[in-house]
Amino acid sequence: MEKVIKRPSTIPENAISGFCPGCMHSTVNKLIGEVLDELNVVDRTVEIICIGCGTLNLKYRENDQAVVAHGRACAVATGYKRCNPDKLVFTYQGDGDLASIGIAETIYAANRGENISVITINNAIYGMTGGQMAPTTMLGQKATTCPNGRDFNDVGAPVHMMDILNTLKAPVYLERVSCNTPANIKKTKAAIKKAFEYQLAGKGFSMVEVISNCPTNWNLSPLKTLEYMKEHNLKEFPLGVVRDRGGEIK
Ligand SMILES: Cc1ncc(C[n+]2csc(CCOP(=O)(O)OP(=O)(O)O)c2C)c(N)n1
Ligand code: SF4
Repeated sequence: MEKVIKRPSTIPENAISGFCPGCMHSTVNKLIGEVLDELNVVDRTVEIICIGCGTLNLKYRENDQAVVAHGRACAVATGYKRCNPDKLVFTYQGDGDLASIGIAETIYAANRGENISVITINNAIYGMTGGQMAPTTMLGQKATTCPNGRDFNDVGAPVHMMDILNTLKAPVYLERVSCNTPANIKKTKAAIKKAFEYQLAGKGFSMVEVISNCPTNWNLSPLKTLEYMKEHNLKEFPLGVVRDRGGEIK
């Protein structure tokens, strides 16, 4: 019988995922592995991971990885890519990492049009450290540091990194996706593939923002998080292509 679905080669057979059950970090990691296999670039891929739940994939990926200080992924990726232009270099970052401590690194890498790909998992919270408010936490959303819900008068509105990057001249490709339905999982994979293909073709900076969940810190079952996302996250952060100036891939 022909095998139609198989484990990506980047995930070893005895792999143990550190992600909580139902967390979309897992799904995105599988998709990244599938894309690397399809593009046949596993041997020349370098993944820059920052501190956050993204690091929980360390034991189950076989492509090269570097774990860097919280927020510094785009700076390290810039250096790595400039010195190794033949490598596929991508960052894997939480929204806290990308839009809070790493906001300067992200904006300036995008503004310079670095030929790297950023994959960011926006679960609207600091997952790894126990559910504190992130820059992306939505108005009214509860977190351990805002138990009554995020209040505009206190801390302002959620930061939309896509829209900020969309004001810059250099970025080539910006898209928001999610893994909340099978159809959207397919779109997420296509977006990751496009970002990588653009980089391999030397086209410049791309970012794919995956609107995601955190069953553990949202205190919801994985299924309930899907309902919550539909009501809240996907309204605050609508899905779709924000910019695509990559043109044809040869
Ligand atoms: C310089 C520094 N500041 C703060 C921390 C603490 N810290 C570790 S992970 C994290 C937040 C992670 O949240 P996010 O980036 O949204 O990723 P998630 O875990 O939700 O996927 C923080 C603040 C740290 N490790 N290093
Ligand atoms: S804490 Fe949240 S973001 Fe981190 S692995 Fe668990 S469910 Fe995923």
